[in-house]
Amino acid sequence: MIETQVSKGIISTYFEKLEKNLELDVAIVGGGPSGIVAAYYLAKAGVRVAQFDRKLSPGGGMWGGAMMFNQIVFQEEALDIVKDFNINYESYEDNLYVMDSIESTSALLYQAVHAGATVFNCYSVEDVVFKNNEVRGVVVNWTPVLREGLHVDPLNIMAKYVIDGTGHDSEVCKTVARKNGIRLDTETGGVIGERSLDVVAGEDEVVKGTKEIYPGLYVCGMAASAVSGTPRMGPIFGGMLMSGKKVADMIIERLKK
Ligand code: 48F
Repeated sequence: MIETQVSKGIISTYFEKLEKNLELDVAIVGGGPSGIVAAYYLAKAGVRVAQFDRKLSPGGGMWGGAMMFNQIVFQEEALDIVKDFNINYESYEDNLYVMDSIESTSALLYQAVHAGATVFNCYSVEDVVFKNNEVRGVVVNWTPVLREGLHVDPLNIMAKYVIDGTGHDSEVCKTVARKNGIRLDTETGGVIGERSLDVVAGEDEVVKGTKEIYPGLYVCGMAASAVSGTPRMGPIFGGMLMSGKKVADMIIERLKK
């Protein structure tokens, strides 16, 4: 019966996909622009990578441009990344470019999955696997389970490296610091919290702050700014794209060793 086949097709291939992703090289938490760019370059390099986003539609803060004006501004330094994703763009002024937020967000997602990354939507990462003082995976649950406050245990997904790409909240870093009595690689040893807006400093520092913040745990995008206490940069997205590429390149190098 076609009705049963349709249901079986979804269920059996979904669980195959989930099972394939129980042991990863890299688990990315958060499907914002920095995390998606990281997923794409990692997958392209043949790395086993999955990305978890709590929302139905990953893409983070990129769909809405700024104040729902759905245009994305980025600077010259990020142009090669935009070209890698085959996104249309226009030159604006002073080394600035613009692209459509719907085209660019969907292109990032499409290219990442097409390159071999698996994106799990509606998954919230509520904790990490922490063994021998290293982050070794993520603990995931359905977002609706957490929203409803249902008493349902999560599942574990193991990974050689975890990336915190959760944006302004830097949720993974906060959880790791709070639960395990450890120090992150920041001035205070904890999550400092982002500073007020400064475009130039913010864009520069977000890329500099993209790093391994604790053994096994990398941080990228706005989470990197929030953890290290650097300025927010406002609605310019080059730094996010470059941060995602940087974290991918760092991990690819590390996996080669
Ligand atoms: O905030 P977000 O877009 O991440 P980003 O890559 O980009 C920031 C920009 O959008 C913008 C900006 C540009 O200059 O400042 O704000 O740093 O996306 C973060 C994603 O993480 C998901 C959340 O749903 C969002 O899509 N997320 C957050 N916490 C969790 C999570 C969690 N615990 N588990 C799963 N997903």
